[in-house]
Amino acid sequence: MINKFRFSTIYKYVLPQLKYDYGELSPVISPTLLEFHHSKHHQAYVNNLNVATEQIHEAIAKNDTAKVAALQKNLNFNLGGHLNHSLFWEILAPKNKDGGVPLSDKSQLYQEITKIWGSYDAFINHFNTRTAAIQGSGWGFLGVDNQSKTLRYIEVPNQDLPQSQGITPILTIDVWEHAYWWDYKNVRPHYLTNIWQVVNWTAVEAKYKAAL
Ligand code: MN3
Repeated sequence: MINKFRFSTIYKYVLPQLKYDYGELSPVISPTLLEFHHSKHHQAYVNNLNVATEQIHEAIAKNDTAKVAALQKNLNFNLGGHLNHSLFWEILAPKNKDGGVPLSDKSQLYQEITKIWGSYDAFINHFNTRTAAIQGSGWGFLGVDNQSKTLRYIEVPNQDLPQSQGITPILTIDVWEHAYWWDYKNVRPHYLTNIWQVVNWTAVEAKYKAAL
């Protein structure tokens, strides 16, 4: 059977370029950690996602439904790895370029955060406590519920996507060990305390507005 999908319509995923150098998030994230995380870990998800996408297209073209079902999990895992990391890089910035600059108290996002959690500090405390407690690998997210349009914190295991739970993510922190071990060893809460120094709230707010 001719596989008309091959090389023609399959989207090729690519590793997104960072808007900052590997050294620019230091000392919150060291250059070595950031380089490995982006150029090795994230690249591996992109490579595996492209393989999985091609395989699932082939299986669909051959009407091999058993294979389509078997490949689904692998596709979801690598798609999650790609999309979650892509968002993570986008909402970080060096300290001298928006990183750690707090939201204006007049901004809609700031007002929503304080309405739900009481204060910005209470939100950070909630986010860090919940995210630190994730068993094994996962991610903490701030997102917008697609139905109610309200802000929600959720944590996901492994590379699950908040999109599959009806939530548009606007901020995320990676708490797989590869995201902090090199710099923080086993002390995940220390990494979570420090990471906010390089969170780009301007980028988060733009995503919030887009999600509404
Ligand atoms: Mn990671």
